[in-house]
Amino acid sequence: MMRIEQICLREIKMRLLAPFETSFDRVQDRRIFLIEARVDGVTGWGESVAGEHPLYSYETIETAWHIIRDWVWPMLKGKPLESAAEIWDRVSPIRGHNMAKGGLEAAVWDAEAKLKGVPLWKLLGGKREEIPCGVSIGIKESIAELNEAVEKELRAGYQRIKIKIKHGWDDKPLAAVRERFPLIRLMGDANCDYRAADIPLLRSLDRFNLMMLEQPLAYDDLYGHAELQRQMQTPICLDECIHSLTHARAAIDIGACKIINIKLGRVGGHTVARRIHDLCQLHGVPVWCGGMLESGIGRAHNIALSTLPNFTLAGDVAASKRYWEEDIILPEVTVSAQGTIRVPGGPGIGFEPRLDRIDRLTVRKERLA
Ligand code: OSB
Ligand code: MG
Repeated sequence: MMRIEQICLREIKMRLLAPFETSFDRVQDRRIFLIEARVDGVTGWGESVAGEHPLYSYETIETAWHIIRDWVWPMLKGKPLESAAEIWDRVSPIRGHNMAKGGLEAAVWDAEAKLKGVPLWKLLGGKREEIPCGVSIGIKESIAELNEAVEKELRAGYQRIKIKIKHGWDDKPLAAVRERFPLIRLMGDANCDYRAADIPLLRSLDRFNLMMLEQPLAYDDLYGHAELQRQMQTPICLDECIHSLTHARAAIDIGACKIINIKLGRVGGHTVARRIHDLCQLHGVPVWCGGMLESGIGRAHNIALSTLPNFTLAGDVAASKRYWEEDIILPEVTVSAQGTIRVPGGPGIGFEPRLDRIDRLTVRKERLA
């Protein structure tokens, strides 16, 4: 049995190399929420991806901090665990707040893998030693700027390009990129910007031969996506709509998507992520790992998750240097010229948190025991 002796919540400030714009927000200064868990004398690290603003989902770093301190921690404190895999069911009385739950759970998974002396990806049941990578390119000021960004990422080796779209920045940028790069794996992500009235426009995107169209309709509109998928050739991939195994089951059953983007924070951690992965695999629905502009800690967890067998499509898990001047782990995450990340061989997440640097960036810290 394992015992979680204490946890430490920490907010660090990190500035992205460039602002990242989606249909719902524009961020450059990230408030990164790190969670350390000491389990039987060993420290594990997790990251809660709750954002600065309640715009991607209702969670923010403030709500996640409150939920972990006042609800998740009291449910786990002093109670022995066989494995981190049990945490999800223990905290299930708390409805929602998956980013809070997932951040703490990740830290305990890292600690458990370190206690057992195995890489986290192996403990999770991963099979892949190298994962395929894509990039997510934010909304730009001009088509010229977008094309330049696409070219740069292709030159770096990334295997597929995703561009963010929204009303007024959709068919034109997609047409421009497709014309310049006729054969690349290309997709769009609307982050919920469209409604039923936009179906004719969305259907017209079929002409660009996209790998998939990510989350075109509202975050709670599973039914609308099923209607749209019946009228479109392009596979729909759901992101914001899928918060649980139940949602994944419904989405697959009613034909709301053909692909699912799995994010650890959105679904509440590795345990649920794995259950959704297994369900999708059973139904022949490929999955890939999404990103939330994570620091190296969250990125390391995304890499471990991406080694599961049904993560057959390139994820939004990219190199540290695409985001940060300097990351908070060693070594930094690097991507090969073939657009892959080699999975680390060390115990736990396999990357060392840089404590000196993390301390320097810390703006708030709370220890709970
Ligand atoms: O929809 O996948 C998304 C970033 C923040 C919020 C939502 C999304 C994203 C990204 C960036 O697409 C992915 C990354 O590079 O981390
Ligand atoms: Mg998305």
